[in-house]
Amino acid sequence: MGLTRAIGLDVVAEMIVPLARAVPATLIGSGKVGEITSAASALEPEIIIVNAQLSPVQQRNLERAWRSKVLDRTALILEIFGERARTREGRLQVELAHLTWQRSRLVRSWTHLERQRGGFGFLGGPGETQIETDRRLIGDRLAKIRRELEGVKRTRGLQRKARKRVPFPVIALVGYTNAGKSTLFNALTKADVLAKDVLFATLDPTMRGLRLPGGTKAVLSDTVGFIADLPHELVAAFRATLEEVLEADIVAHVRDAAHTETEAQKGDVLKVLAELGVQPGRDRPFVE
Ligand SMILES: Nc1nc2c(ncn2[C@@H]2O[C@H](COP(=O)(O)OP(=O)(O)OP(=O)(O)O)[C@@H](O)[C@H]2O)c(=O)[nH]1
Ligand SMILES: [Mg+2]
Repeated sequence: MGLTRAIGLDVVAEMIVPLARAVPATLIGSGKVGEITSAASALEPEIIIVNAQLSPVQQRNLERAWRSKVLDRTALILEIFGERARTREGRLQVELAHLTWQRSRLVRSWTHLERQRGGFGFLGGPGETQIETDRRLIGDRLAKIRRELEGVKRTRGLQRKARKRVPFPVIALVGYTNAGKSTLFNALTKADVLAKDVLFATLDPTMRGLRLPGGTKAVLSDTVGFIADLPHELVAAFRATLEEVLEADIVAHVRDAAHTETEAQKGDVLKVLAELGVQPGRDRPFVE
């Protein structure tokens, strides 16, 4: 729900589907698929969102059954990221995530076709099948994006080095999306970054100086929030942004203690941090 609101969609109906066992062809059982087909023909939604990971085959089958565009959780998060990214770096990272994800789906959904059509490729080089062409095009674009991101990273590294010369400690705010990171950031630095009751309001990192009560100067960084079930390739794509976190002297975990899922959110945040190679409390001070 939060994710759909985050992209400005009106939810006309929602349904919870118990999933005892995943059905390979459609994920959910045929009874539920049918129920949603009738609901969809009455409501004619522009889009149906399944809050889970769908394989390319499942997505295609559901789209056929429901006669509607179907998005899964990852696709929806990618849409939100695409809408939010403002800086060049942000946009590059979103494209990197999107293409990596697309490529992984190409491989899985098309291997059988590839075999059937093998040898008839005339769109690419000699003997190249459509899938190989697609994969090659995506691969070329990915390589280009990675190079551009390298450039951005180098600039950022230089900035970081410049900061190190004036050795202010860097404090990175991390936390689940919508926990209140930007609100705290604004309150502490008198900045005016967007703080809003939507998921992923912040996508691009921001840094500001602040003076600690003892008079010491420090740098505070605000960054993209974390979320449960974020596929690996998405986390990897945001590595450059999250580098500020990797380099921070202190990591501050902002939690929405009133949220019903607050403990689960904490677990998700720690998991993403671990994936990034940050060991809160062990490799640097960690405040919650
Ligand atoms: N009640 C209450 N609401 C808060 C508090 N801190 C932030 N909020 C509200 O929570 C919502 C999300 O705040 P943000 O600061 O945008 O959260 P964020 O962690 O930066 O979220 P993303 O950038 O979207 O990941 C906003 O509507 C804030 O007004 C707080 O201490 N108490
Ligand atoms: Mg924010």
